[in-house]
Amino acid sequence: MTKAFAEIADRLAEQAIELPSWAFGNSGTRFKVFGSAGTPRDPFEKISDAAQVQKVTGLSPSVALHIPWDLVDSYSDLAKHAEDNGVALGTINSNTFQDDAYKLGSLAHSDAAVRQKAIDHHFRCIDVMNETGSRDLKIWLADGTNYPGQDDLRGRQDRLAESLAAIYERIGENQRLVLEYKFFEPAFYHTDVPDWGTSYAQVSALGERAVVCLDTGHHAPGTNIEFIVMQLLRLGKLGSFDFNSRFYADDDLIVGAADPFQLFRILFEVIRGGGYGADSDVAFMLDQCHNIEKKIPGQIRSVLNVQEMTARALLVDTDALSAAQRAGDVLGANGVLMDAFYTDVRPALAEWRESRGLPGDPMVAYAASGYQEKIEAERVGGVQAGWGA
Ligand code: AOS
Ligand code: ZN
Ligand code: ZN
Repeated sequence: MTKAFAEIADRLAEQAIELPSWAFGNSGTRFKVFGSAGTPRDPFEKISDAAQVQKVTGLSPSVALHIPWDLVDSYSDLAKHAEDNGVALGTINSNTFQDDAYKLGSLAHSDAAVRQKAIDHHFRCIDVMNETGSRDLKIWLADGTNYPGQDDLRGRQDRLAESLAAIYERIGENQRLVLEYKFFEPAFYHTDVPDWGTSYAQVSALGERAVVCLDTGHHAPGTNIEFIVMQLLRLGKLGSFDFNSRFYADDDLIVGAADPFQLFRILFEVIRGGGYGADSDVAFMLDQCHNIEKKIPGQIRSVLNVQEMTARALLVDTDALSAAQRAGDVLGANGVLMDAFYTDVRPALAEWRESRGLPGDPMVAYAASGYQEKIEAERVGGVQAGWGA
């Protein structure tokens, strides 16, 4: 038993999933970055590509930037370009992991001069946010060590807290500092923000406008991610998601590709905890790399996967579920959840799209649009994600 699709149709219109600019550039592993025809040559072209995803799905009204990968002379020009293409600029991601100075860390580094360089970079990101009108400054740190004894774990945590406080002080009333965690890589012994608890402790010390980013690929295998989602929502500290999927570590594959059931469980807790829709501040974003598949269709597939699992999670008959839970009906309660998970929502979603002036099958619509052929013919010398423009 599930709710009827008609009951959830309006709620689906509230969905917005931000796309990462870097998903449109070439990316790869440490073994090889494969080039692909039609790859954007600058941030403007990345935005144009992202706009194609919005055009055929209506699900992705904004694009996240990474600084300095998306360095441009004028952010108001870039914002205007986005607007002209039917999208907006969103989250600003800082980057303190590619300069030689950051070999031993950035905001947690033992040298005050390196910490200041990293803090100044974040100030620059806040300047960009003020120009683009972005709400969120997202910080992911590569800080950590490779060998026990290499540095003082406690000292690093204290220095990190001080650096974050300096950045937090600079963000505006309507802006947020969002701290992402990741359990390992590039550091292999310890990472300074390895888990939700550390991120939560750090952002809680800063204040209300500091929240946690949960990247679905940043946990040890077997971690119950939906439990973390529940807890952060319960504590009022879930700021955003970086959605992707993984088979092994931080694979950054298409969300919902590896484990659709996990995505369903996560979205069920998001909805249960008030993290979905127009009334919620939780930002849905993708953080993915398309190493071998075409990038625009890869992003279209991704937002559709999120939409499909959101629809299934919304379909859960919550009255029947609570009744079964209260009655201690273990299998009955599980059955209610599974009924929704096993519902194929694709035909209903195709109709839903058509009723809103969108193509029933966005993948087919993009393929038929001629855009891919056009960029492949016109663009030569596209950039690698991370080295854009
Ligand atoms: C790194 O593993 C994180 O997921 C970050 O969100 C990072 O900034 C992003 O993947 C771009 O490289
Ligand atoms: Zn991420
Ligand atoms: Zn990651």
